Amino acid sequence: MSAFNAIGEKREVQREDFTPGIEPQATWCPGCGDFSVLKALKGAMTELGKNPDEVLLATGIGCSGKLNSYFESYGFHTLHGRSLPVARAAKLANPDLEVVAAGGDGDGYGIGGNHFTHTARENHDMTYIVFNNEIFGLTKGQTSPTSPKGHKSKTQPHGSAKDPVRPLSLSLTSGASYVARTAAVNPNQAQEILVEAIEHDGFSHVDFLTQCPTWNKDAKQYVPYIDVQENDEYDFDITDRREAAEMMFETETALHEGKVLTGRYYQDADRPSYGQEKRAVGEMPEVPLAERYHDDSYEWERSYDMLDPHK
Ligand SMILES: Cc1ncc(C[n+]2csc(CCOP(=O)(O)OP(=O)(O)O)c2C)c(N)n1
Ligand code: SF4
Ligand SMILES: [Mg+2]
Repeated sequence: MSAFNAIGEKREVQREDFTPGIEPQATWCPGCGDFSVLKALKGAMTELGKNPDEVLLATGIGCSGKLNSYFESYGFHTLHGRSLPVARAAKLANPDLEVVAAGGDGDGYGIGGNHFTHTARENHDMTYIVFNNEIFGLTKGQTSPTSPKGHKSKTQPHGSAKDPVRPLSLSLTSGASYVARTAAVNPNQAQEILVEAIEHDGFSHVDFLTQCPTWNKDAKQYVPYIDVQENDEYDFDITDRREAAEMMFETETALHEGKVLTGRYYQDADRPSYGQEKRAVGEMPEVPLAERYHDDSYEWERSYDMLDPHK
């Protein structure tokens, strides 16, 4: 089965279909929020009836980047901060592919920040999940772009002197057409948001708060969380850019005061994606680029088929 003949092929899928044939032992620490992203992504893909063969997951480097190893689909474990350019290229070459990119806060808002703002600006049709644990997890707890001001770490022993990045606001001003925040402690909302994000045509950005109990004791568990759509205190229109911007600002400020707000913040369902814009001006090839290089006789192999689990 290749991505080409899988696309559009309707198939009954179960959650287990998104678990690799050999399930590698997850190396995330006990209590890590990353487990929730995996669970929500599998749940969302199952709910949408996606065939694993029509999905591409591109990840960055970090604890978050390991998502690829535990999720069954086409996958590309890229370089630090580089999941988005790879995801963009794949989507342009094979527009019917369901493309998801994922990585950490250091990966997406730091080293890959340029790719983040411009992928949002160009409204590439994909879902981007950022595991936001407010530190560099894999490399043992250094300060990241989302670490709160004053946060102490080995790299900032006297406390960070910098104001953190505001990921939701940055996403909106850059041009993302769907922006949401969810939290690992809120699995039902997380799955609902991922379903919406995947269904949305355009760049969907989900800032996913993932606690790191090993290196970020400050973040605790991101509880208690409040869903802004469920709470009467918050009343704003997610299709109104100005109202969304104000709600995002309040949410980002509240987080560092210990109040965890989550939910949908912005959606523009009418804005054409980059691919649609390019097609409209006649700059997309009639035959998708990837199809030109597709060899139907090629025998695809799963990397885990080459492994002996008992060794
Ligand atoms: C170009 C480059 N610079 C630095 C590193 C080292 N490095 C690996 S993961 C990482 C930070 C990961 O933090 P984050 O993106 O927040 O992911 P997390 O581990 O928290 O999920 C760094 C600095 C690298 N692999 N490549
Ligand atoms: S170091 Fe933190 S982010 Fe990485 S697996 Fe452990 S708990 Fe999760
Ligand atoms: Mg991180």
